[in-house]
Amino acid sequence: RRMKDELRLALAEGQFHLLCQVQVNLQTGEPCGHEMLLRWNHPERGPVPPAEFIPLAEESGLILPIGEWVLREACALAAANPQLGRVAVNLSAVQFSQPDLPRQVEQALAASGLPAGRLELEITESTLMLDRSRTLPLLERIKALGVHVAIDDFGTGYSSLGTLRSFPFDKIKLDRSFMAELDTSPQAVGILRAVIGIGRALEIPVLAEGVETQSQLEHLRAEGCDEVQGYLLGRPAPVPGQENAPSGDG
Ligand code: G
Ligand code: G
Ligand code: MN
Ligand code: NA
Repeated sequence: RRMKDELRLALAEGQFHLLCQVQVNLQTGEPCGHEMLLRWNHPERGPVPPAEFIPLAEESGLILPIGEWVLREACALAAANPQLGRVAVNLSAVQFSQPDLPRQVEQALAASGLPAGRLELEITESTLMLDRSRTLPLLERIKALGVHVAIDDFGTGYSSLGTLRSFPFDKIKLDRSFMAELDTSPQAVGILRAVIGIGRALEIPVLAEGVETQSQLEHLRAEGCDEVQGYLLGRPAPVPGQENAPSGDG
C-alpha cells in the first residue's frame, strides 16, 4: 500500500500517539513544561520514526488532519494532566497554508478546556521563510489567544536574527546540534553565550535542546541558560496514566 494511504489509515485507526518530554527550569531544577512528540506505531512495521513519515505527511498534505489531531490530543492530555505544566506542540510550515489554523487552535483549547497559557506552539525558521505576509497574521492571531509561540531548532536555519525581530516569540529553543561541541570547543560556548544574550535582549527565555551529559548541563548553568530538555533530564515517554499506549523512546 502506498505511504499516503497508510498515513490516512493510521489516523483513522488510531495508530498515532503522543509522547511527552520534560523541560526543566535550570534555576529551580523543577519541571516547567513538556514537549509533545508524535509517534506512529505501524501494525506490521512497528514504530516508524517521525523523520521518515513527517516529510511524507507534509508532501501529501496529510499533515493537515494529522496536525489537527496532534493539537486536539495534546490539549486534551494537558487538560487531564495539570502536572505536565505548559505543553509544547510542533507545527509544520505546511499547516500555515490553512487560513483557519488560529481557529483550529482555539477549538482545540475550547474542546479540552485547557487555558491558552498552558499551550506553546513550536515553529521552525522554515515557517517564517514562507510568505510572511500570510504567516505573520496567522501567528499574531494565535498569540492573541494567549498561546505561547516558540522558535524551534534555532541556529540551524537562515535569517536567525531577522526572524527573531519579525515576530514577538516567547521562547528560543537552541538546536541540539550546539550541544555536541560544548565540552570540547570554546567557540561553541561562545555561541551559547551569544544566544543567551539575544534571549536577554528580547526578554525571553532560552531553552537548550538535546542535553545528554552532566558536563553540558554545567556549561549551560554557568552561562545562565534558562531551561533544558534532553535525554539527561528525561526521554520522550508516555504521559503518566497513558502507559497502555505503546512505549517511549529507549
Ligand atoms: O521526536 P523526534 O526527535 O524523533 O522528532 C523528529 C522530528 O519530528 C523533529 O524535528 C520534531 O520536531 C518533529 N515532530 C515530532 N512531533 C511532531 C508533530 O507532532 N508535528 C510535527 N509537524 N513535527 C513533529
Ligand atoms: O525538532 P525538534 O526539536 O522538535 O525535535 C525534537 C526531537 O529531539 C524529538 O524527536 C526527540 O526525540 C529528540 N531528542 C530529545 N532529546 C534528545 C537528546 O537529548 N538527544 C538527541 N539526540 N535527541 C533528542
Ligand atoms: Mn520541537
Ligand atoms: Na528543536
